[in-house]
Amino acid sequence: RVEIPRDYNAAHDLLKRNAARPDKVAYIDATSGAKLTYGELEDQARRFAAALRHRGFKTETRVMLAMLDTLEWPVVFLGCILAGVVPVAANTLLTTKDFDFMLRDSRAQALFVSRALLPTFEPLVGRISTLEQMFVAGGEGEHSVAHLIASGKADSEVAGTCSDDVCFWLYSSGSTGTPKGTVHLHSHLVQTAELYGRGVLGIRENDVVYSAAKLFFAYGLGNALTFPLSVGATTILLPTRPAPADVFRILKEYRPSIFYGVPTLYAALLADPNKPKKSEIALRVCTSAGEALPAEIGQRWTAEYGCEILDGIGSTEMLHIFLSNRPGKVRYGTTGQPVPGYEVRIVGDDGHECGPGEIGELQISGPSAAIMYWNSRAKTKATFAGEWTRSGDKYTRDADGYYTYGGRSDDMLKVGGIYVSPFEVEACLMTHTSVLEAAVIGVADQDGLVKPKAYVVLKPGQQASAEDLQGHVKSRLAPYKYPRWIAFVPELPKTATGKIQRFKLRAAAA
Ligand code: 3SK
Repeated sequence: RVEIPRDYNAAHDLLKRNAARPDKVAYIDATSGAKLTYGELEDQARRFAAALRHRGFKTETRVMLAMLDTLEWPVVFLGCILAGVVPVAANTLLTTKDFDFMLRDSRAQALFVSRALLPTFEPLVGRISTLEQMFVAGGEGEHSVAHLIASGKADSEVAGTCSDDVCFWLYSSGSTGTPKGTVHLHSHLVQTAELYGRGVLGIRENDVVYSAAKLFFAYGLGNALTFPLSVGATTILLPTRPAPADVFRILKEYRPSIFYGVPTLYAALLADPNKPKKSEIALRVCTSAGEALPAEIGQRWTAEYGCEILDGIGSTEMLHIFLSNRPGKVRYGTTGQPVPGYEVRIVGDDGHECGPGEIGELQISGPSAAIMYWNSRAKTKATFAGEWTRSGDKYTRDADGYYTYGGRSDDMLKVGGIYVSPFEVEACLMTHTSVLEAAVIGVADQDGLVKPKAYVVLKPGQQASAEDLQGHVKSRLAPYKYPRWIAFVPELPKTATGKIQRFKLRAAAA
């Protein structure tokens, strides 16, 4: 663990580490080719912080960042933190209803939103009393992020924060579909950089990194901001969704040495007939998180590119990866071993600590654990139990100390690395006029990766096609949540008290 002084500002620390390399490129936007040097990053973040203060934003007030991965993202995030203002980074794939909830729940006083996302936010403008100001990233004029940056003085002072002050929030998906504001402190970012970034990846100044996971995810934030800035590496950003062709272009054109992916993307890359040759790319290490990496995908990737994928697991609550395979010691099919600096334990249903081969819930103790879920006392108490954070994931440990994923303790699904609540998808299906009841479970596709499948009972005399119902969900929820398969059934298995027995559907689907 890293010793962090009491008087401490996380953004100041990350920028100060690069003070001697002002001309080095910190970020490249892979769509426009635009670059931001470390000197420009510091200058713009300081100006942004000064502009925020000039406009009356006080320490500890919150602002929401709903921005695509462009060069403005790190400027806004770090600028807020320098000013002592708390950025709440939001998942840009969510819906108007989700943002409505998050803006009210966080009481964000300003919104920084990418121009492309404005249609999703338009219905909320003027309707949320706590939201006072809005600035458009990628926009022009008085209400643009660019104007705000340009209007600030370059010599702004850093807010007098301390290491235990609230630094930023991320929203984590809740099991009912309601996101939970997960509150992180100033000390947390560099702990993840030292323990996982440096300790596991061995990230260094001459690395070039590309993360398919976006900056608003805890995984992407570490990958593409905290770790590279902690050592002065260069990061490639892609504002759009990473299709295989985009990833291949980045791997060939910018030749990153570290690629951070998720299992679905590795599967898609391997299946693509246009994948580059090993000699065309320059990877030294790859990572995977979000959901367990099927062994076969890891083996095929290593055979193709001579580079290991370090599968690991992290969480929004722990901020980054706490259990991971290590370079040279990879065992595909497992999530590896605890990252030094974190302790993990597996706890059985009766509260006893499990021995090798016994399945139980994975719990973690470490210096980057969030302090609470905002406005959710009961959920906070259920998750943050003193030194230990409960993951809700079931795990076993073998005699060599390698951990293997064994499913969720609740009904949550991880789809493409993002949590999906089956209850939210069921509730959405039931708003369709033809649907009487629905139950959603996770089913593995041909690559062994879990996707939602819905079992639907139609109302008597009503008709609906699978495509109708899929379209219904896609238009109402974040698109990645839609059921990939729909089975029409006459009834759902239920207990005597009417509770749906999802385990019976899971057993039948296996
Ligand atoms: O999903 C994961 O495994 C993960 C990894 C790093 C940070 C955050 C998360 C949720």
